Amino acid sequence: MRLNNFIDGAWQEAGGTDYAPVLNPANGEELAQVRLSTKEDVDTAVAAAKAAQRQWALVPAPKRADYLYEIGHLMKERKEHLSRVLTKEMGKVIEEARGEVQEGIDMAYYMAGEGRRLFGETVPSELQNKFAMSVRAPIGVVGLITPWNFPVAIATWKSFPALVAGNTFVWKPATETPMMAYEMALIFKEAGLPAGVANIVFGTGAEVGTAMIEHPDVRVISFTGSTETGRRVAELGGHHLKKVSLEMGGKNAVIVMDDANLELAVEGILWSAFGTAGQRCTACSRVIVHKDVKEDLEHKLLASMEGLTIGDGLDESVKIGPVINRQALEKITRYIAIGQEEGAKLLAGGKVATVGNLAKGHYMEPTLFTDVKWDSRLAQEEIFGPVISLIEVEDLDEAIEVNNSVRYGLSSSIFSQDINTIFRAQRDLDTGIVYVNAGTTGAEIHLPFGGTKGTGNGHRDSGVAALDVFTEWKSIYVDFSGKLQRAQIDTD
Ligand code: UN1
Repeated sequence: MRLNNFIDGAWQEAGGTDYAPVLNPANGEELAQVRLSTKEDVDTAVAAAKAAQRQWALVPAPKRADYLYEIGHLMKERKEHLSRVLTKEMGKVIEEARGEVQEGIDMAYYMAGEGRRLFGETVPSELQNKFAMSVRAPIGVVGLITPWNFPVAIATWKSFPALVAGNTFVWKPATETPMMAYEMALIFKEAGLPAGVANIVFGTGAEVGTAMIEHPDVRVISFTGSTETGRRVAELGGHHLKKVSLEMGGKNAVIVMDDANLELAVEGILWSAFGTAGQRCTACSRVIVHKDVKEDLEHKLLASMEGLTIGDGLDESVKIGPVINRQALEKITRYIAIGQEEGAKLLAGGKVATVGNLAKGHYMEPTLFTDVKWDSRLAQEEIFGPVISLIEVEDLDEAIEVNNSVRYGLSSSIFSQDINTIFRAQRDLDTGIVYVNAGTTGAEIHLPFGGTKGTGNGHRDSGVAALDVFTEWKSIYVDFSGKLQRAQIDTD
């Protein structure tokens, strides 16, 4: 199967000569090939998006929303099919794939509802016979750059608010996961979106991403991916005075206090650390534990980890699927070596899993380190794999300090039964998302998603906040006095 770009409502062969294979990380099987696009392909897509945008912006927002309802409906109808493609393409276990597709469906219906809101303000004017209001105006053509770890959900967080607000888009999905984008193109087409409103260009960040950012007609870039690439997107976007929304790395922690329900904490930790094989920006990578319950927690974590089966995510009984590719395995393995060199104690896992059929894929054993120093590389750098580092602390103050010591600020969590502890923590944890008595993953689409410090640049995906990325505020003053009235000067 060869995947072509989706431009101006039709399939168009990319201009590049290279193909990238799409490999199932569970077994190495080639699922498809994608032809890599060139700058010229981006130009064609942006031209189509630009030509369609004026008309699209004139479609009343509730009517634009009708397309989203239809897209959500089609996603719902195809939920099982989409979930299976997702598992094959990027490896997450099928139950989580279903959850991710559901997240996209939720986003479709939620943003469709925005078609009847898109609230602005009306405010009293300081002058008589004058009306003042603000409206959200579409920006134009927007560029979306999405990662492989949530190939559907994150694409919907960006594309659906963009559409309902009256923008058209060019979307570059990750080269590892073009099949999900292809499935979405089929859905866009079937939902009857006018040609040019949604465009998909397959290719590398270096070629396609750069061309999108540099293109004078692309006004917004919304990016989710690594901090390293995000920095380049921001630099280039800054040079071209683009509005750039960045969602990048995380080094998220679960805090376990001495009064926590430890059984619940263990469940929350394992789910958020090993779900998607630890390849979520929201994954729990550190456990900050009160000294009085440290040993108990270690034992309970170890006991529960024994029940975790590794394997192909299509098998319903499997809990931990493969990581995305060989480079990911190598990176995780490197961090395990770093942890050991730094003196952390490896309690479980730490090896590439190669038993039987696992050798054909890219599997990592779920790994638990303890006695990790809060300022070691193991505790500070994003690993993006199934690795937990336990850090012991004396009290809540130290727990919060350790939580906030990393350069990232996406999500955090605290397990405690004490209302005072909980409220202090939710105030002082310097992250965009805080969970109480739950792990670090599981954001719902109707609240803002994003983080502080090195995780982002102040923008948010999903929720109403996403509309801020894809709209400009326009303030409108209507003077119906029939005379010149000067604000700040005339008094009656
Ligand atoms: C990501 O990790 O890149 O909160 C997105 C969660 C999911 C989204 C994660 N709803 O874990």
